[in-house]
Order: sequence, then structure tokens, then C-alpha cells
Amino acid sequence: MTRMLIIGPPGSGKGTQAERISERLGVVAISTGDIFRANVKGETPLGIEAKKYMDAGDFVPDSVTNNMVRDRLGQSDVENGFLLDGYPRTTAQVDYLDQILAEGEQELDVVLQLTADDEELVTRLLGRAKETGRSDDNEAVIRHRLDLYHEQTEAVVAKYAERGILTQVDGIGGIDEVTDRVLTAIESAKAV
Ligand code: B4P
Repeated sequence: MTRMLIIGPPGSGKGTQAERISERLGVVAISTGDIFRANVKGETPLGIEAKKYMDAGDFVPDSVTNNMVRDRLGQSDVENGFLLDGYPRTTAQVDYLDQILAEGEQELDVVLQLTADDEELVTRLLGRAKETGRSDDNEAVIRHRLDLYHEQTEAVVAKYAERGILTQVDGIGGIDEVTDRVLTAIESAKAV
């Protein structure tokens, strides 16, 4: 049983590594960004609301995001653990997640932070823009998303560091190399 978070700036490889961790550890990976994108594609009311914020690189309001996560964590496939990718991104979301977990008498085992410097991240995301044409991968929006990470999500990381459950992994290097580092870090964190 593993309940964990993966946190990192945009382009640090969260989604990429989450998929691999999920396969290796057999836990379901839940990406708030992917849930939003699926809703945008399906033109659901949630997607129409979220798109306004995502295209500008802003956070979707907590009132929308928190309820969506609560619903997702209530589903039966998370019984054997989960890996949350992209949530929490604000300290208010940390408090909300604490509440959800406390209600289920659950705790997080590991919080993994992927690190990389901003210029490498901008280069990666501009590369992805050419391949996928994601509407929030243009330079001005990417830089805004990075600013938000520094302004708001680093405080989230600090909270988990204070609780002693944070593990940092260098996200620079080949994808396989980073996966090896991530899996080693999770094993050592769980062994503590
Ligand atoms: P996300 O989908 O989480 O977008 P992201 O931060 O860009 O991460 P992503 O997972 O896509 O990228 P990755 O690091 O894997 O969120 C999108 C938007 O949704 C947000 O801006 C916000 O509007 C909204 N949202 C989501 N969660 C929210 C929340 N909790 N609260 C409010 N709003 C929320 O990087 C992938 C790229 O890097 C790929 O191109 C990959 O090939 C490349 N890459 C990965 N590892 C690499 C490596 N080692 N070397 C080279 N390239 C690598």
C-alpha cells in the first residue's frame, strides 16, 4: 500500500514519471491536469470552466479542483493506494487533502519532489508544444506557470518537508535515469 504525491514544476516530468511509478508499484496514478484535459475535450461544464484558467496558465479555483479530487479519491480503485500528480498545488489544497485523508483515517507515505531549473523546463515544454500543440505550452504561459509554481507550490513542498515525508529527486537527465532515481528514492523513503 502506497499513498504518495508527485510534485514538481511544469515540465519536470511528473506525468511522465507518474505513469512509470504506477506500472511498477501497481498504484493508480491520478493527474488533476489529465482529468481537466479530459473534461475540456468532452466539453463538460467542468471542462468549459477549467479551460479559461488552463489556457492562461492559472490555477483552476480550489472550489472546483478540491471537489473533483474528493470525488476521485472516493472511487474504489484507490483502495490499494494512489499517486496524486499535480495536487496539491496551493497550501489551501494541502489543508483540504489533509481533511479528506483524515476522514478515511489515512496518511501519506511519501511526497516526491522532482527538481529542474527553469530554463531546462522552458526548453522541454516548448519541445512538447511542437509535438502535441497543448494550448498552455507557449512561452509566455509557460513562464507564468513557472512563476506560480515558485510563488505558491514551493510553500506546499515546504509543508511536507516540515512533516518529514519529503523526498527530492533530480529531474535532469534521461527519462529512464530519472525513473531509476525515483524508484530508489521511494524505496528508501518507505524503509524509514
Ligand atoms: P498539469 O497537467 O499538471 O501540467 P504540467 O505542470 O505542465 O505537468 P505535466 O505533467 O503535463 O508535465 P510533465 O512535468 O510530465 O497541469 C496543467 C494545468 O491544469 C495547470 O496549469 C492548471 O491550470 C491546471 N491544474 C492542474 N492541477 C491543478 C491543481 N491542483 N490546482 C489548480 N489547477 C490545476 O512534463 C512533461 C514534458 O517534459 C514532456 O514533454 C516530457 O516528454 C518531458 N520530459 C519529462 N521528463 C523528461 C526528461 N527527463 N528529459 C527530457 N524531457 C522530459
